[in-house]
Amino acid sequence: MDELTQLIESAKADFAAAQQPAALEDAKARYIGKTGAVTMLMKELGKLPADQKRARGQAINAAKQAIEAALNERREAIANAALEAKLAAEAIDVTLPGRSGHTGGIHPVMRTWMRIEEIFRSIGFDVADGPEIESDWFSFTALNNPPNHPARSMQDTFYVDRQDGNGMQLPLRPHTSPMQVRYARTHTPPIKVIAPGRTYRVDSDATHSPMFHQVEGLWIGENISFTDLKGVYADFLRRFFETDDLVVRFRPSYFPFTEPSVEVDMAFTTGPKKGRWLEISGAGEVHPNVIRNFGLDPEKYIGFAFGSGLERLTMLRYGIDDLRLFFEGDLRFLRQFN
Ligand code: 2NL
Repeated sequence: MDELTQLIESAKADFAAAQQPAALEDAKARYIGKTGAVTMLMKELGKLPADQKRARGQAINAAKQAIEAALNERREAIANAALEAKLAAEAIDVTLPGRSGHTGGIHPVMRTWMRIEEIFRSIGFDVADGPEIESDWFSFTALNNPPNHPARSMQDTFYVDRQDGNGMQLPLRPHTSPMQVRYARTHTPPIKVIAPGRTYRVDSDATHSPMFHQVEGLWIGENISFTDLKGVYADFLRRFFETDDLVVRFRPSYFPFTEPSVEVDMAFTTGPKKGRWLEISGAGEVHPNVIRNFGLDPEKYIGFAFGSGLERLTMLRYGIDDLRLFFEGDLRFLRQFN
């Protein structure tokens, strides 16, 4: 093998050994760079006798071209290999399970709240909203709650360290009735409204939480009676529990804001919970003093009101036995409802 053929073979071997562009360019420099072997041979041409120059020059050029061709081929091969590696590294396995987006869920008590709004709206009730820090008047006085009533005591109700215009400390509403009083004073009969919301009492054990939820309902017209209450409430329960197989009874009771007053019980007539009476609500015909505080004439207007606990309704619907589960934020519990 002559010297030039050897150079070509040697260059090809060096190029093939180079795995990276930088190594390849180093190898190129050793052959056809400024001080490369082929370049040096070119520079020596001048020392040859004139009759040999042309043939030798052509031979060296041919060798240089062969080396350049090998170099380009290897450059392309290295670039292709790099692209292949990149594509392989970025490949997406479409058969892998997806990553979950951590979306939030709806709390079971909020589900109850939403369902109740939907059911009552469908029979023509409006939904009231109002402040959680209330005035003493809307919380107690308007509701015929006497000044010595236990609900008014500092031990039963939370107060904010601030007074209203009458020098009365502001309570956190202990029931959602104040929203209905506000609503009744700004609307004309017939008044059909529910008031769902957060409520507060100084109470904390397995069956009481200092913050809980209530829904109250109010229907005032010229002849709205206990019959209407029983029909509306029984229909609500049948839709809420998604069964017609339940019955409702009234037991006499007392509330300052209703007269007469009742406790409402329900019982399923089929299924595993069949036959056991469950306390579900308080209710009554709105007291004439409260009607007057609505700004209405109690000789003309009459109607019912009821108040139910959203936690209690939720526990009965889902078979939950401990109220505290609602407030602990344990995802193992909460995920069951989403
Ligand atoms: C209970 C008792 C009740 C009411 C709430 C009410 C509201 C207005 C006027 C008159 Cl604006 N009454 N609400 C009436 C009777 C009972 O709730 O123990 N609930 C869990």
